[in-house]
Amino acid sequence: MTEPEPSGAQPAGLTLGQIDAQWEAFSSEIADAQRPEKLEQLRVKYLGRKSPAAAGLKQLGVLPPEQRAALGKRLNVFKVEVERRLAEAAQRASAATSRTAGPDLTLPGDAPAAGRLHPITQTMQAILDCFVPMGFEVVEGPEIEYEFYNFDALNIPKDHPSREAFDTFFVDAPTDRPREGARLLRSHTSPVQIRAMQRRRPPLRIVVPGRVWRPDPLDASHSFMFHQVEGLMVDSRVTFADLKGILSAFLTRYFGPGTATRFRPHFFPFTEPSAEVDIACSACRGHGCSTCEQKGWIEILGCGMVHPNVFKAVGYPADRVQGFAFGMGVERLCMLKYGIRDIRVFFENDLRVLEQFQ
Ligand code: 2NM
Repeated sequence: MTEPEPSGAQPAGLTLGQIDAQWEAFSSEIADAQRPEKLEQLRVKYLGRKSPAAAGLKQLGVLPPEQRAALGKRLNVFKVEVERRLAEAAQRASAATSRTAGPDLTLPGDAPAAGRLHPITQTMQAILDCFVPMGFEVVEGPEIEYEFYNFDALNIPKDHPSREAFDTFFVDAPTDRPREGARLLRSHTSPVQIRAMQRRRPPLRIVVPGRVWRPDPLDASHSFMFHQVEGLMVDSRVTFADLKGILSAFLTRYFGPGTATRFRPHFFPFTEPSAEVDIACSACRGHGCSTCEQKGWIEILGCGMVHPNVFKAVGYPADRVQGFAFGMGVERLCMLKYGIRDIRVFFENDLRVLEQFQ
């Protein structure tokens, strides 16, 4: 392979004719080569360190320029073509293998995509997780209720606006059930507290998560269906100090230590006295911004001491039991914690939103 050219004046090396001979030899060898080891052998034989082509490349430097150009060009074409044919052969071989051998059963399978809890479920669980260690039991109840449990037993007057068809989804006509009242989609989870008190004697500590319904027009902060967590504690002596202590502990745990809170007087038919509880706006640290509507405070929940008429409605001796109750909107708490500005994202099932939670 490195014999000198018969014409003689130049150093030992490849001639153009010898490159052609190499190409002929390679072409016939690769025609029936298939196994990867055989292809590698051919690569070494024709392009490897000890191949004629490599030797030819090495002596290019000592050739006169005219010969150097022609031989270099030819050698390069040889190298590119050999590599192309080797790659083709390798691809043909692997295609043939996968056709005959079928799928590679040693590969790991496709893992099923793991699901996750909806952000509202996660928030609801986070709220309940604050109350359970303080002795509160989780209780649930029906979503279709009677007027008696949703309104009457809660000391909500017969002429209260929330009883209008504009503010409650009724299932029955108003006159259908004279005793327990028309059926409706519950507008809060308080009827579950009424049912729990009817069923059980004090002492009682319960938290009630669930879906509630109000025919509000949809906008960034209103949905006709949303979620609440309400709670109730009843014993022979429960004071507003207990209410403040337990709700403050909850707010600190849910929003983090150092969260300033304030209790504002309010009115609910089912509690007396009643209060709304605010936390200092974390977005502006109390200075006023769009999140807190320039108030510096954000309303988080409603609460109060259970009204004696509520105890009477469930058959408790109103002069010998005391209790406090509270209620909060789960979507609202979730929006505040994560800076979500539109309630509708919870109900659109857009995975780009939902996948951001946990
Ligand atoms: C609230 C605010 C204040 C409440 C009262 C009762 C019951 F059944 F014990 F009377 N359950 N929940 C209550 C009190 C709910 O939500 C804003």
